[in-house]
Amino acid sequence: HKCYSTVIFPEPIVSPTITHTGIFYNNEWHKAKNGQTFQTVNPATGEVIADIQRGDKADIDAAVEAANNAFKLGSPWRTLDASERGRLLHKFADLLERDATLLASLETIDNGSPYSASLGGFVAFSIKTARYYAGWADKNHGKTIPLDGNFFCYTRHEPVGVCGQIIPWNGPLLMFVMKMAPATAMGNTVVIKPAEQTPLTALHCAELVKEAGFPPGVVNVVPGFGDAGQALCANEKVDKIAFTGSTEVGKLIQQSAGVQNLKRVTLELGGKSPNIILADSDIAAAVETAHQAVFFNQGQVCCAGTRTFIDAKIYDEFVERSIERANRRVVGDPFDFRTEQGPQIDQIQMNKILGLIKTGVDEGATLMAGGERLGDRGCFVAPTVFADVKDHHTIAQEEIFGPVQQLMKFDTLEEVIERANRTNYGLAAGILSKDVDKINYLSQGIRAGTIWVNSYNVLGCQGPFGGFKDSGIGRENGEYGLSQYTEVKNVIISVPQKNS
Ligand code: TXE
Repeated sequence: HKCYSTVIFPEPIVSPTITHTGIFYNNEWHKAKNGQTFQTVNPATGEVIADIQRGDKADIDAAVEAANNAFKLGSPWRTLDASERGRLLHKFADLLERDATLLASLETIDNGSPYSASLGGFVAFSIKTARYYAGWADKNHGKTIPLDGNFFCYTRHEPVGVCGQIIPWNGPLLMFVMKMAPATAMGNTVVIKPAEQTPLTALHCAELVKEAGFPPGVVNVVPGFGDAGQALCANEKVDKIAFTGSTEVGKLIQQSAGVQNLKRVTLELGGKSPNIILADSDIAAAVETAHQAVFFNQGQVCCAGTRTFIDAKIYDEFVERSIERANRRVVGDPFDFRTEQGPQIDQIQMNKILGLIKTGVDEGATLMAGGERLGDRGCFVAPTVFADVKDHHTIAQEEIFGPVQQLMKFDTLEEVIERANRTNYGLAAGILSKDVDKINYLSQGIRAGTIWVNSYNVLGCQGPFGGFKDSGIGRENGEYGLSQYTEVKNVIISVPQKNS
């Protein structure tokens, strides 16, 4: 056991045995119908971890069939008490807790996030999310409504049906639970397509779903690439798609989800979030908050605070301190408890990041720290800081999804609101200040789904998360997240005579 801040962590399983590599539907493991497999790779070493069955349209269609059968009227799932759905989710949470070390280890070898963050952050958050939605299973109910006339009117909150859920690689376990838990709590059935880079924790969760006692066909998992995701969006027996990933693919999904039938679509997409530091803030704390806002999870966070706007009065000191902090960031073996930053997910993302860093230099921003790959094994990128970044620079506009901080200067609040909003993204924003009037002014003016004040990247299963503008559609988490997995049915019954 190792002590990480105040928490005692169990030692990781550095070379976990991979037991599940197949396609999961009807609570059974299957081989890909086309016989294909793909490799999942450890981004810290470049080594192949396992060969995974590669699902495509035929496997997606089989899983959708299973999900439809499980959703039929009179099925074990449809006739289950709502409270029992909650009990199954609690049981699933218990199993996540039992296997926490294994899940955190699988996450770390598959996506490179430091084990301390995998266990203390992602696994812990996943368990809380499963429990939170377990509690909602029998509480999201309808109303009786005093309709005019001799009628009895009530609403039912019914499941949407079969939900296709397509998830990315930057928080694979958490994304799995954030999608599957509210959907099943509300009585839906799901087909989950994990990202091709990170199938391992989703496949382990599939086995836990079965062990928890969910009926066959309620939760199905098909590992594969974008073509499998596309097949899910095109299948007319799917009622809803929930997607987390790039804005580019999000736009494609919204289109394909409307061709065969009109699927409900929720999207949680990219961002270029502003983090605004006012001159009255405690500068040491602000530098640390702004640093973590960008660098957490190797910078692979949709809501990362990548445009750091600093009041001109404190700009020079802020730049100096930010460089010093970035240079101190510990990059290396994600299983080492001292490591703050592991590898990027793969070579494609690493090369994208290095390319954008070069563009930053070419367009005239000042490179103050980092800027290059570290070593020649694995996908490590040095913590990078740019100063003198201008709004028109590509690095101030495009999502980098890597450990690259943009420091930008501002003079007035009016100016910074206007500049913060001058993007098609609108996922999150940060404000660091002690002045409540300025905080209110900024938090009302900035168009984003989450505003963090004197904090950043604080996410909880109880609070809603999602984007304005091109950062997405709908909200996940919290009570707001329930509406994305329920249809409201209004039942109106004629009665002989109404009394108040
Ligand atoms: O994302 P994709 P990629 C951003 C980030 C990153 C960029 C590209 O800027 O650099 O996206 O990453 C599936 N129909 N984010 O290429 O392609 C795919 O298999 C249906 C932000 O990895 O969007 C995977 O399961 N599905 C983001 C999932 O979509 C398709 C997290 C996400 O992959 C598909 C990840 C298609 N046509 C990347 N094509 C966030 N919001 O947190 C691919 N997929």
